[in-house]
Amino acid sequence: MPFSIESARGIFPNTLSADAVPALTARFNQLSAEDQLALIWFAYLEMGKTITVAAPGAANMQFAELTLNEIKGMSFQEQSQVMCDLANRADTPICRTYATWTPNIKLGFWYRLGELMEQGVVAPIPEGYKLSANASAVLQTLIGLESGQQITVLRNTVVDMGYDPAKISNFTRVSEPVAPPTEISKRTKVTIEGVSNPTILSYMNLLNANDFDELIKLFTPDGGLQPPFKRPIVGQDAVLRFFKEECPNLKLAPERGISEAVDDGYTQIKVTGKVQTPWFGAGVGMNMSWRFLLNSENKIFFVAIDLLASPKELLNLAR
Ligand code: 45D
Repeated sequence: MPFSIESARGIFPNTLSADAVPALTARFNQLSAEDQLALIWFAYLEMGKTITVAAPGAANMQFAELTLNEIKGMSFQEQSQVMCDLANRADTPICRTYATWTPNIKLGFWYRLGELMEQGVVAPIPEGYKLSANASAVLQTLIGLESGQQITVLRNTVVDMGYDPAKISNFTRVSEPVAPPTEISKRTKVTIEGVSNPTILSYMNLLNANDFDELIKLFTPDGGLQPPFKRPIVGQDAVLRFFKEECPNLKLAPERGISEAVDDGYTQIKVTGKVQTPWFGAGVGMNMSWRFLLNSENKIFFVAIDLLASPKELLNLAR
């Protein structure tokens, strides 16, 4: 076989991803817990002027409910401590519970906490809180990014909070129930300028229909998927679990692409276009690329999904 997952990661090396996101996430992680919380609060207020986040669904919230109720019953001081503990990734019961949640449950939890802070039920960021010089620099940089990059940084900060799952023995993940896929008659079909490969079109259409059980059949058993800024997820079981946990209700709008035969009957295909997350809907269109490597049977051996550095990158299909 001419490719390993590791070598497949290097296809279409000219793809420019949004380096500003990991760079800013790293600077954010250096800040004190107080600064982190205040910064997210200010960023969230600032972003709220131009984009609106959708309320999480009820299915999403049931898992965070017990913890939210526990927090509601605390004093302001205890509540602030819980939030600092989460930012500090401390070893507390709440930080351990938080660690078991999928990203969507974590986001729903903070969404609700933000509402409660606004209502004065949960300790707000102290009025007149002054960010450190480093924290204001991070905030300024964040506000200057395009909205797709802003929400990715924000998502990262939330996902990284809580106790480190790797340190928990017999760890059980908590995820929302998987909703049934879209009815066949209500499904949409994408078209991609320059790409007619049926596996690629099915990938987009099945993901848009939340039909993960059919989607996974497009992959080889040892296939891999690399989400933006992450290491590849490898093997059908792990990739399927990722689809079910993190991919419901995404909207993929691929625009154009290029396809090229490589060694041993493999084909590499790069597609660029927009992706919407259910959290922000059409309000935020993320500029993305997909770099696929298909085997001679037209199965996906590898796909990397990247958040692009700028809209200009949508036109970059160079190899
Ligand atoms: O700390 O083809 C307060 C894959 C202050 C799959 C707060 C994909 C204090 C394959 C404001 C309360 C998934 C890879 C906090 C494609 C405080 C595939 C709250 C791509 C934290 C295309 C903050 C999918 C809050 C992509 C409530 C790229 C923040 C999906 C909320 C990207 C932030 C999804 C939210 C993104 C962020 C979602 C809701 C970037 C959501 C971001």
